[in-house]
Amino acid sequence: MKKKIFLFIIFFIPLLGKGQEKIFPLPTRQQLAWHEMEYYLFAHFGPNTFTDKEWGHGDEPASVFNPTQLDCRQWARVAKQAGAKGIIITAKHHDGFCLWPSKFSTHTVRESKWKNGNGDVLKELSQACKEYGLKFGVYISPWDRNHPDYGTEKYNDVFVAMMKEIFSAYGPVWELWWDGANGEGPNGRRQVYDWDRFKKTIKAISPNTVIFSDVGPHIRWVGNEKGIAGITNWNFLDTAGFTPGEGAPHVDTLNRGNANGKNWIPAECDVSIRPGWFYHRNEDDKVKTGQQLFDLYLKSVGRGANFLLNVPPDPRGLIHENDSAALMEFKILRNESFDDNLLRTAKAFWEIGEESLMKDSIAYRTIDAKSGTYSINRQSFSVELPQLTKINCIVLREAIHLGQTIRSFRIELYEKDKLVREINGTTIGRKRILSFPLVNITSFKVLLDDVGGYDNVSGVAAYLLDESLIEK
Ligand code: FUL
Repeated sequence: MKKKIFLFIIFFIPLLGKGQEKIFPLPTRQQLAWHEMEYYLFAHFGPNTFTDKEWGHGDEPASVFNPTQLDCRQWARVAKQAGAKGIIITAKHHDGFCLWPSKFSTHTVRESKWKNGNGDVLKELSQACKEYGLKFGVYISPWDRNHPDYGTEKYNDVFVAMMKEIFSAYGPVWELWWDGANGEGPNGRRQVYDWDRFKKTIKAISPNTVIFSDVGPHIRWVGNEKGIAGITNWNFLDTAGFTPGEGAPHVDTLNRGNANGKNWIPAECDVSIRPGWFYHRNEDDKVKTGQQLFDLYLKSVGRGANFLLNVPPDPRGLIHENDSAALMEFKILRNESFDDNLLRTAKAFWEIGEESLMKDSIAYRTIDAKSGTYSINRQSFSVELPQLTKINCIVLREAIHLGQTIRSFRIELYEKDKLVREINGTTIGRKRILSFPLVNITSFKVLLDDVGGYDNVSGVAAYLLDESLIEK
C-alpha cells in the first residue's frame, strides 16, 4: 500500500540555525505526534445509552447499564477499518457512572447487572485498542451529578484519585478529555475545580498524555460541536486568566486561535456522526453520510486541526451497522481522493533558482552553506507539471515543528502563460486542503505573501477529487 507521505513533495527543512532565537511558541514532541493522529473516534457510552438521555441526572439505577453483546474489539475493528487512529471513551459522563469498577464511587459497572457486576469497559477497550494498534483516550467529566462529595473540596481528591486509578490500571492513556460543563451536583452545589492540581497530577503520572479542555493545556476545543475549524486557524492560544468551561475565551477565539498567542494549543474538532452524542434508536436514519463526513474532514483536518468523530455504541454494546457503513463510505472517499498525488512527476523550483533535485518524486532543497538558513524571499516556489493536468485540490503542509509562521499565501494556477485561477489563503498549519472548481493547468506558484519566520512550507500535493466533494 502506498503511504501518503511519499505522495507529497517533501521539502527538507533545516532546524533553527546558530544564533537564531526561538520567537514563536513551538509544539512539544507529544503535540507533534498528536497532530499526526489527524482523525480518531469518540465513544459516548453509559447509562444514557439505555435511558435515551443526553445528560443523565445521576440518579439512574446502575442496573440500567446492561449491554447484551458488548464487544470493544468490534469498536476497535471498525475504527481500524475506517482509518481512525484511536478511540476516546466517556469513562465517566456527567451522570457520574463509571465504566470501570472505581473504588471511589458506588455508581459503577460493579453495581450494574452487566456480567453480574464483574465487567469493566475500560479494561476491554484499552486491551482492544492495544490489539488493533489504536491509541486509547479517556473522557472523564469533572461534573458529576451522582457523587455525594461533589460541590465540596473533597471531590477534587476524588477526581484526582479516579484519574490515578484509570491511568495506572488501563494506561498508557494517549489523550485525556476534560469536559467544560459544570452544573449542580446531588447536593445542589457546584464544584470549584482545582485545575492546577489536576494538571500537575497528570504531568507527574503520565507526562506523555496530551490533555484536552476548552483551553488546553495541550489541546483546545474548537469552539463548536459541528466539527469545523476556522478558515484562519492558529495553533496559538492565550490562556492567562482563562479556565475551562464558563471561564473560557469566546468561541470565536477558540475557533481561530490567537495570531500572536503565547502557547501552542492546537484545536480539536469534535462532532457526532448522529445528532446526539449518545445512541438513540430514533436517530438510526440520521447518521451523517460518507460525503458529509468528508466535508467535515476538509473543514477540520483540511484547516490544520484534528477530527474527533463520535460514533456512539448502541444498547447491544456494538457500533451500529448504519454508523459503520457511513465510516466505510468516508474511508473510501478519502482513499479515492488522496491516493493519487498528481505531482509525482512534477518539478519544483524556488524563486532564487536553486537547483531542485528530484529523487523518486521527492524534491529536496539543501541548506544554504553560508548562512545555514533560508531567507524570507526564498520561500515562494513554483511547480511545473509534465503535461496539461486537471486538478481541483491542492494540499499544503507547514513545517510546524519550527512553529506556525505563515499568515497569508496565494496560489496562482497557470495553463502555459495564462493565469487561470488564483487562490488566496491565510494560515496553513499542519495541513491545508484547498479544493476549488476544476482547472486544466501546466504549472502553479505558491507565493507566501506574509510570513513571520523561516522556511516554512514542508509539502505540497495536488489531486483530482470527485466534483461533488469540493468543499461547500
Ligand atoms: C459536552 C457535553 O455536555 C456533551 O454531553 C458531550 O459529552 C460533548 C462532547 O461535550 O460538553
